[in-house]
Order: sequence, then C-alpha cells, then structure tokens
Amino acid sequence: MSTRRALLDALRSGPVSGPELADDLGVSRAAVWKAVEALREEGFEVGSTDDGYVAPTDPAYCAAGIEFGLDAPYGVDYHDSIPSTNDRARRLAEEGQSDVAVVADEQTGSRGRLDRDWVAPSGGVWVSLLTRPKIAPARAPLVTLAAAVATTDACRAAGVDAGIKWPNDVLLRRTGGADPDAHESKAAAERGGEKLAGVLTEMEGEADRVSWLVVGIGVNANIDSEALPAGATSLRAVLGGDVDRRRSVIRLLDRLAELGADPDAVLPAWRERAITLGRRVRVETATGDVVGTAVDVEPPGALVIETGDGRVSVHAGDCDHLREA
Ligand code: BT5
Repeated sequence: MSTRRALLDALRSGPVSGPELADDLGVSRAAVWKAVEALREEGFEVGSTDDGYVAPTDPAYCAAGIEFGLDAPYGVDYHDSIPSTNDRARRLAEEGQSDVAVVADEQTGSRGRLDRDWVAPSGGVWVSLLTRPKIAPARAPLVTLAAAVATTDACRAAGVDAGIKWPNDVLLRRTGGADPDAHESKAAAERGGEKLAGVLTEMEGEADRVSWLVVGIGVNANIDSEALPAGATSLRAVLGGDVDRRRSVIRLLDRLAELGADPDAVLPAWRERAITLGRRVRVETATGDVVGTAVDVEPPGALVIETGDGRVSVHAGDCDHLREA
C-alpha cells in the first residue's frame, strides 16, 4: 500500500504520529511528512496536534477526501474539469488499470446513452467506476441496475425521494395529487417524473468474459435547475440547499461495491425502488414500440411488459411512462 493511502486509512481511527506511521510502514519519517504535504496540496487539510496528524473535520471534495471515507477498495482519480469521466476511465482501462473511480467537478463533453449529450456543469456528482468483474458480457445489464439502485439510495440518504425508471434513470418520485402531471414540464411528464440522475455503462470483453467495465453515473447535485435541460431537476432544487457531495459519492461507491459482491440482491433491490413497475409504458425498441403494463424486471435486466398480445420482454430501449388510460 502507498504511504499516502496508509496515512489516509490510519487517520480514520484518530490521530497518528509521524514516527509511529513510519515504523508501521517501514518508511522514513521524511516520507511520511512528504505524504502529509502532498495531501495538503491536494486540498485535504491534515492538521498537526500533540498526538500527531489528524484528519480535517470537513474534508474537501478531492481524491484524498473521497478515499478517506471510502470502505470500497477503489482508488479515486479526481479532476476539477474533464471532458468525460467515462472517456477517462476507458483510457485507464486501456492502460491496464482497475478499481478506479474517476470523479470530476465539471465535465465539458459528457455523454448519455446513444451518443446523446449529458449536461454536467460544476456542482454535480459525475463519477465513472472502472472494474474488471468476472462475469459474462450478457450479465452486464445487472451492473447498470445496481448503479441505479446505488444512486437512488444515495439520493434518498441526502433526503430526496428518488425512484428508478427502467432501466437506468433516477427520477424524483411524484408525491400524488389529483393531477400528478400538473406541475411538470411535458418532457418530465413523458418520462414519468423529473430526472435527477442517469447511468451510462460501457465495456469491452470476449463472448464469455468481460475485460473491463465502466459504469458512469451523473447525479444533478448542487446545480440550479435553470442550468439543466427541460425535464431535469437537481438535489439542490428539491432540498433548497446543497448536499455534501463527498458523502454522496462515498455512499454511491460503497453501495456499488456491496451490490457487486452480492449480485442476487440487485434485482429485488431494483424492484423495491422502481417507479416503472405497475405503470403503463411505451418502450421504443430497435424493432418498434412495445406498449403495455410493466409487470416485472427479469435477469439480467429485461423489462417484462404485459401487452394486448401477451407478455413481451424488452432488453433495451427508451421507456416512456404513459398516463393511465
Ligand atoms: C443517461 O443517458 O441518462 C446517462 C447519463 C450518464 C452521464 C454520466 S456522468 C459521468 C459519466 N461520464 C459521461 O460522459 N457520462 C456519464 P440518456 O438516458 O441517454 O439521457 C440523456 C438525455 O437526458 C439527454 O438527451 C437530455 O435530454 C437529458 N439530459 C442531459 N443532461 C441531463 C442532466 N444533467 N440531467 C437530466 N437530464 C439530462
């Protein structure tokens, strides 16, 4: 383990003295001091007390700040501004890396699915996790569902009532009322609610084995809704104040790691958080529209729709929630 990471881990359980850490790691005191200085330069304000070095009470949103609170075994690659965290993660994959979370404050060329643009100004949680799961490519949709679950849980922990629209949109859940569509834009109404977050999964692999997988998650966190496209909202807009992005991204990554280790938990968790199930939907697929009532999601992530002509399983497509007939 690097001195930097060991220092961050040691700081989690209270003050740690330089000599103690140098002894534990078998490195020089100068090396420990250098690591402390490097963390400070990164924006992670390590304090010095009589008992040793202490962690900042409110760590900054930076690589060290995120790694400091993270239980999951991921390194963090942080950028103030980058074209796309997914593109950066893909490049790291090509270099042979794994278990890295690329995080940015702002993205200038981020992507949605099917090469659509994703608006990602400063203030969002823009993160792409690179892993090399030992699964067949056909099982990869499960990772997208897991990402939607983890994102929903992070939004809920921040105090926002989020739910999932198949397959990967995290929306603000409607709170009922006579005409639930009355206060929403047309775009949001067609989508089934205002969009808080989206997921873009990309991978490379052979027929039977994924080589690398990048799951990119964009959460509109501390962003004004005016800066977002029609039909989108943000945690700030809903809460009337800002969330601790550091905490949110840590929750997100830890939850993803948890679900990655327990794939059987993903579908039940997804079903529990779904807004789509029980709704009338129209899914635009490559071979035409499927209209009916969404009744289930089945492995590895297909939506089961009850149509006039029986049940149809849809594996990919854009899903609109329709008004009840
Ligand atoms: C998605 O695509 O929802 C996946 C978005 C993934 C973004 C993350 S951010 C970190 C990582 N790095 C990347 O470069 N990408 C990932 P899709 O379902 O195709 O939705 C895209 C559509 O949502 C656009 O065509 C817009 O209509 C709308 N949109 C764009 N930006 C948005 C935003 N910030 N919030 C809500 N909706 C948005």
